[in-house]
This record gives sequence, C-alpha cells and structure tokens, in this order.
Amino acid sequence: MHTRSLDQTRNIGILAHVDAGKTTTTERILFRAGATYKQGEVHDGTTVTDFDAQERKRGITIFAAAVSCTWDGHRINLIDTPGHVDFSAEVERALRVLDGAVVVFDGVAGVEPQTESVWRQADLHRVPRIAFVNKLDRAGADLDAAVGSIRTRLGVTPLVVQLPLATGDGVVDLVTRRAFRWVDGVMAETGVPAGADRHRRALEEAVADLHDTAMEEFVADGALKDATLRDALRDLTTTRAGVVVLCGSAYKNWGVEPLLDAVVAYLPSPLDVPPVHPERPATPDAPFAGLVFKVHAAPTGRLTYVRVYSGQITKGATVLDTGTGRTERVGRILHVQADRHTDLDGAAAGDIVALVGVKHAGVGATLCSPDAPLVLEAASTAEPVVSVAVEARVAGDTDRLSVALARLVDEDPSLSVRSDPETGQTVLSGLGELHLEVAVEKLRQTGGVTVNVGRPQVSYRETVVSGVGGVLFRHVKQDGGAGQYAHVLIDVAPSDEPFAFTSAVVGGRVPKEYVKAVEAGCRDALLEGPLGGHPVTGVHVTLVDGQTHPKDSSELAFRTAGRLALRQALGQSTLAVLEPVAEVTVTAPDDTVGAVLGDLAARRGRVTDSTTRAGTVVVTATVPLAELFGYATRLRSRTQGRGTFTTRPAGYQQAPDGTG
Ligand SMILES: Nc1nc2c(ncn2[C@@H]2O[C@H](COP(=O)(O)OP(=O)(O)OP(=O)(O)O)[C@@H](O)[C@H]2O)c(=O)[nH]1
Ligand SMILES: [Mg+2]
Repeated sequence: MHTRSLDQTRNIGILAHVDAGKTTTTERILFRAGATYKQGEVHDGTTVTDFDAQERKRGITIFAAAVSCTWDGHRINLIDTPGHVDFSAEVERALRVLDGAVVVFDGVAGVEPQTESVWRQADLHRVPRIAFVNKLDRAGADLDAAVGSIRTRLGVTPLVVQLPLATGDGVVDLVTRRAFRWVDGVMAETGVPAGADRHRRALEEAVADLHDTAMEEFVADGALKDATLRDALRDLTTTRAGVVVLCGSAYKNWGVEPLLDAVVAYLPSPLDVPPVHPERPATPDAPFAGLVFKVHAAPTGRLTYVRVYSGQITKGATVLDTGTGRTERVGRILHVQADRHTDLDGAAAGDIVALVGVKHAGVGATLCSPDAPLVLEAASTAEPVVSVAVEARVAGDTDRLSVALARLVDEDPSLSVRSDPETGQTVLSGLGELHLEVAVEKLRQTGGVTVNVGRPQVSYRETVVSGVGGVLFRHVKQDGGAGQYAHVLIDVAPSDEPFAFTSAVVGGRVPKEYVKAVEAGCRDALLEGPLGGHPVTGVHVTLVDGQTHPKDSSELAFRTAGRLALRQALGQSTLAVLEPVAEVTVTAPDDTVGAVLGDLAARRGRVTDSTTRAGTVVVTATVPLAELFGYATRLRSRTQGRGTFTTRPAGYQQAPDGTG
C-alpha cells in the first residue's frame, strides 16, 4: 500500500494568530503543488480548508482541516488550524500528531498574542518549526521588524534565509544564492541583487555559532558550502536550536514554492522525530498503534481521525481502544482532503487517515493491535470558562437536543454539558463566547434543533486564603448490619497547586488504602465550595491522624469521612471567589486611545502595556472575562469600526466581594 518511504513524508501544521494568512497559505500550497485546479479566497468563502458553512460565513477557520499534496517526490500532509483563541483546543489536538509546523507571521504586526500562545504550545509538544513572514505586499510590512519580534518575543534565534527584492515582487534565497520574481503568480528567476553576499555571510555566522560542524568548516575555510549550510539548517530546525525564516505574500502567490522546498528540506519526516513510545519504532512492520486526534460527526457517519505511529492497519481490522479496553472494527479507511475522501485499503506508520466504523473511541484515545496494547500520551484538554444555559425552543425537541449535545462534546472535548442541580437547566460550557456561539449554531445546522440561549456566565472558582488546623470528623454508623466507622483529623492550608495532599499519620494508625480513600474523599469535596458551590482550587490538606474500627472501617467509610471533613474544614476556613481573567490586546487609531482606555477601566481592566507606532496604539490589559461579553460591538462603536482586539486566557484572580 505504500510506495513512498517514510522519509519522503512530512506531517505538518500551519499555525498562527487569527488572520495571519494560514488558510490562504494552505490554499496557495495546494494550488502550487497541483493538488487543486483553481485557487479560492477566504473572503469569497471558496478555500479548500475553510469548507464548513460557518467558516465561510464568518471568514475564519474554526476546525482544523487535513489536506495533502505532493512536492518534489514528497507527500506533504497539512493541517490548517484555527487562529482564534476560542479554538485553541483544536490546535492543541492537531499539534499532538504533527511532526513539524509552518508558523505564519503577519509582516506588518510581527509576533501577535495568539502566535505567541501557539508557539509555547508547540514548545511543549517539541514540534520543530519554520517561520513564514507573510503579507509583505501590505503597506507597512517590515521583515526586519518581524524578525526582531520573533527574536525578542519568542526568545529564539531567527535564521533568515530569504530577503524580499526591492522590486517588491520576489525574494532572494541566501542558501542557493538565487533570486525569483512572481509575475501573475508565475515564478521566474532573476538577478541576485548586490548586497546579498553580506546577508549570506551573516547567515553563515549565525549558523556556525549554533552548529559545531558548520563552525569547524567556517573556521577552516572562512565560509560555508551550500550543502553544509543546508544540512546545518536542518539540524538546527529539528533540534529547535534556531528557526529558519522565509518570507513572501501568500495572497499575491509570492514565495510559496520556496516555502514548500523548505518544508521538504528542513522539517522532519516521521522517522526523524523520537518514537512516541520507547519500544515501538515508527516502522510499518511493528505492531499497529495510532492516536485519535479528531472526531467528526459527518453526515455519512462518524469519522475518527488517526495518526498512525507504528505498524499498519487494514480495512476490516479489529483494534483495541486501550483506555476503555473495548475493541472496535475498522469498516473503512479514508484519505481525507478537507471535505472529500477517498477509500484506502490500509494505512501505515506516518500516515494521517480517518476511520469509519469506530463508534466509541474519543479524542485522545490510543487504538492499537489487540495483541500488543500500549497507551500513547494524549493532548491535555483546556478547561471551559464560559457557560450558557440552553433549551430546545420546541418542547418536543428535548431528546434531539441531548443527542446533538452529546455529539458536540464527542467532537470537541473542550465543550462540556451538565445539568444545573438547582435550576434543572442544561448548561453548555466552553472556552469563550465565540466557541459557544459556534456550538449553538452547529446544534441548529447539523443537529436540527433550534435552541434558546441564556446569558453567558463565567466559571468562578473558590480558593483558600487562610486555613484551619485540627478539624476532627467522626463518620460512624453502627446501627445493625454492616457498619461504617472512620475518624479523620485534618489540617487545611492554602497551596500554589490546585490540590495537594499529604499524610502525617504515624505508626500506621490509618492503613495506606484508607489514606488513599481520604484523599479521594477530599477531591470529592473540592467539586463544590462553601461560598457559591464553585469548584475549589489552591488547597493543601494534611491528614494528621485517624482512627479505625476492626470490623466497621472500610474504604467507603474513609472516603465519606474525608469528604465531610474537608467540607467542614472549608466552612471554617477563609475563602475567596476567583474569576477568570484574559489578557486583552487592543489595536486602534491613536486618536481613539482615550475612549479605549476609558472603556477598559470601566470593565475593571488593568493596563499593562501601551505602545504607539505610526498612528496606531496597541494597548495590553488584564480584564475579567465576565466584563468582556459584548466587547467586540463596543470597541467597534468607540473606534468607528477601526479598532480590533484579541484575547487569551490569563488564569484566575480574586473577584470583588459579592460576585459568584
Ligand atoms: N495583503 C495580503 N492579505 C493576505 C495575505 N494572506 C492572507 N491575506 C488576507 O488576510 C485575511 C485572513 O487570511 P486567512 O488566510 O483567512 O487567515 P488565517 O490565518 O487562516 O485566519 P484564521 O483561520 O481565522 O485564524 C484574508 O482576507 C486574506 O485574503 C497576504 O499575503 N497579503
Ligand atoms: Mg484560517
């Protein structure tokens, strides 16, 4: 089934802040590589990867879309990711299965907040990256400034391998010492400008500084051969010691071919990345193992997207979901190109495919050959911070609504659904206002249910400000039959971690399994705090002592005692309500700065930074999430439509008295 070897495969993502040009770059890559016959535009709603109706209408990417193309004998599997912060969980899931990434920068704005966030996410997943400074056709675009912001804000060494031509329609490639122009999207070679040698030399010096072999050659010969330079750039990319920087304009079709060359030359193949599991090499002859990173409830059935890490899988195979112990049958294996699929007989290590027939395995599940089970590490899931109550507009639709909600959560585990015990309402929670708006629209579009939506609410937390010591709780029920007996004595103190538990019990007065049960009971108690029933965080519990009964003690009794003891202790401690806050970056014309600052202050915002450049002011502030609902509309009116803003989560801070 595989004629191409693994070292001729690249699994890469396109990452960046909203609007940097990821989808446009992807669209151009597909067109230049001959995978499409005409090129679409985001503003026309005609791109390959923004195929969802909501994406086309809103002009933004919401769902990560997989596409592939062939370039220079290599198969390139690409995932175009969303840039809006509300969909960062979707990016996280994609990052988990990628071997490399192209990070797109806006040539005018440089490093933007969400780019910084995905950069850190990619660091955590150790994903090698190259940078593409896009939009160089725009007025005010400045490669040097963008490279400077990559160096200072991302803390990495940029290795600039291309410079724009003064004619404004091409680049000079410092590695091959060739220059190209694009006229009507067609690439043509042109003369190398004077001065390129000086930049080549600067590149050689920067590379030699980071790379031993290059340094030896540089010292011995006073220069680097092209091949040495290329090999060193590849090493520095895969080890993440430096970042290759290319430039161009996706929209004007300028710089796309060299970008593809760089993907092939510098980004790793599935063989170059460390095996995800020590005993399981990334080869087709090992037992099968793959990770589910996306689930899509397509009209034709559930598509389970899998990155195959080792071995092979064929149509009709039975696979084990290691987490649940359930086996499932793979009906079909699909190669996915955005919203179109083609059937495959099988897939092998390094491939990204969608399975049909797998009904239960969720995002993050490991699927593997039943006789060689293993667990692959899943991506972490972000915690929902905004909620709305939802109800079916037509009473008869209630059942249909629960089915549709279950499907939403299956596709997107950063959404959650619960029913409010006090009001009986169904509450949908997610990562932001837009995240929930898109989810509700999806209920209508694909679930066929129109819903009434309540006002958005933020999720509060409670935390211990000062604790109490020596809280004794006696859980005793000995009135005939199997009794329950557990005494526990605990101390409660504030903690920097969400929850810490230590046992100071001496002389085995409480057996180990009961200590564990007390800990579990404490976790139960953290679900609802005494102030407003919000989850409790930042607690350190010490089990000081306890007492058992020879017959009537049990794990259950100790768990119950642990829960009730902590509940009582929290009731006696001093707690505070925490509210989620966001870092907000507003970009607006400087004649509106007064209005912008005044409005931020009215929203309890704390300004942390403010800079002005060329008539534009960029204000960064920390603002409670609860105050940000409807901010988009307000900013538009305060700046006559000229202001924009982005947000990203900035944790929790103490809420004013009376909230929550
Ligand atoms: N002038 C100019 N505009 C561009 C360029 N690349 C993209 N754009 C425009 O910028 C806007 C956003 O482009 P997208 O490709 O949707 O950006 P994105 O990064 O995919 O955005 P999200 O997916 O929503 O995060 C569109 O209007 C594009 O036409 C470019 O090189 N030059
Ligand atoms: Mg996009």
